[in-house]
Amino acid sequence: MIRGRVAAAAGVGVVLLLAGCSSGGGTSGAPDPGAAGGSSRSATAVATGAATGATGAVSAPAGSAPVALVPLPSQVSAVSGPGYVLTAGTVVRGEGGSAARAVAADLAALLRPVTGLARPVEGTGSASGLVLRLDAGAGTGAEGYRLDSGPGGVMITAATGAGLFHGVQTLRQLVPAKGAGTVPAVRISDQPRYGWRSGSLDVARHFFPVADVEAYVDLLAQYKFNVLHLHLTDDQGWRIAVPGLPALTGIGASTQTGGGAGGYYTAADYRAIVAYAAARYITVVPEVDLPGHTNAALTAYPDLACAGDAPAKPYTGVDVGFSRICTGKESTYTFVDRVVGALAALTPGPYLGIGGDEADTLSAADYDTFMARAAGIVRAHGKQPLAWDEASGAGKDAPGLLGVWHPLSQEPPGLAQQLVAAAQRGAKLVMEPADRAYLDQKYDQRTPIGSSWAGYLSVERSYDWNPDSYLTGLPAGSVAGVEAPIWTETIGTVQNLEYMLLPRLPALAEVAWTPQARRSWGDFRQRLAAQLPRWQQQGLSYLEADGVPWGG
Ligand code: TNX
Repeated sequence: MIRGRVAAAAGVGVVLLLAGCSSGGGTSGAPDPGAAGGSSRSATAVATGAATGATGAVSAPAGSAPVALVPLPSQVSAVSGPGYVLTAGTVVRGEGGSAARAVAADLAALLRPVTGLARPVEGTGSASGLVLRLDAGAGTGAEGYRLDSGPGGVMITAATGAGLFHGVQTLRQLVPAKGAGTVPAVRISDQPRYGWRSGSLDVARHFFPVADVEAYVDLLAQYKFNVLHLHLTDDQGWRIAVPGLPALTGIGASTQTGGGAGGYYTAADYRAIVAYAAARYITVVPEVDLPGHTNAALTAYPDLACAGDAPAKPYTGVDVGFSRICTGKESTYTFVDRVVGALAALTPGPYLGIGGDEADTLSAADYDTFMARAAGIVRAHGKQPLAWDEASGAGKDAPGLLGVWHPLSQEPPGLAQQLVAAAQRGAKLVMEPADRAYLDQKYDQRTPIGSSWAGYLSVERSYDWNPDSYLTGLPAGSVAGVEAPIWTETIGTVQNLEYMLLPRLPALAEVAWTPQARRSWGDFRQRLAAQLPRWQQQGLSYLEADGVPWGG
């Protein structure tokens, strides 16, 4: 329940129209880092009747459920009159192709446990219900959709399966959190601000089996993320099988932070994750962290080290920056080629991460040479390289997609200028500065897990920033999107993961999806509070973090 807003929305039949961004985004199924759309677009509020706020706090007509959507769509109008009453006879129908029918089947399955109704089921014909219409001419962009609801039913229209899928996530939030009930009468037209919206999961510090990763993907999907960035290797463990290099997992996966069994994904496991994500319109971007963060690989293949480096031993601590593979040996590049080739062959998406963070024991020149060459290997295997922001100095061959993780307060000298220069050469940036986006950082001093090297990260801090202006001097359009990473040095269970993700993952979802001019913390915190019963219904762990009016 949201309160406060409803009181402000006294008028029955209020129509509040908020015009947001226009069409953006590419047309392929994969996220397009060049599709950043919204930075210069502004939202105009045109309200007739009683407006409720500058950012789109849309009020519901009296007698129906309030609209409290996260992320906030680019345009929402509350329509006068009754909504659609879900009944045991409600059908879900997908029209216009197999993608629509698949999304319809998903919706039916998702709604059954929530509504308690044996229906909805897929159907055909003209019965009233929930209709998902795929229409190549819908004009909704690569990931956008329209949703119209009224007494006769709900219609979601989109040009792509991804758009229908995102529309379904919106519809889930229009249905009561528990029990059947009414979908309020609304008209929504929606599309994302950024084409890249990722969650990054560290399965190296603690290993998470496939089912846990799927649970994480479910959470990403319901908040309209479209990329799963999997951090597969680090000092504590190597988590992906590579043909011809059995010791990587035989030895390199045998433990994890704090000790314990570790684990790894077989090719079949990895394919299962990719397929599960793809069914939710999420592209998997695998990452092997090189040339630092490589202690586990060094335990498996000691020849990867330089002569004279101390022999690697299994590592279960939380320090960073101490390991390296030898960038001066040709055999190292043979290794990189085999690993990258194997991962590229398993990965349908267009991107592959090569890490590049905290290689503190390498000279700048050796580091840059390695990153440029590793990026070339990725390209030779048909993928586009993604790396951490340090790699922006690797010259013309540097990775073209860079994860900006250093908080401004802890920027290495010259990094910001180096990133601006890389962007001027055409590099795209995924914004994930640790002081805004690192969901392994504690909420505050009372948080029992997590770390705080980037400072405490309240929900408000994770919400209230602008990815386009975090770095100054970037050319327009260089921000590809936003990432919400969760590092797992202190996180070993799904419950603890969820506790750190909820409620901050939805905050970052809105940063990535909703036009900047439509967003305000005061409005968001109300809508966020309304998510709580949905998390409860799904059996998720969460924190009733400070600053959000939970239950009141
Ligand atoms: C920095 S972010 C790291 C990770 C740690 C994380 C902990 C990055 C590219 N490197 O290795 O897990 O901080 O917050």
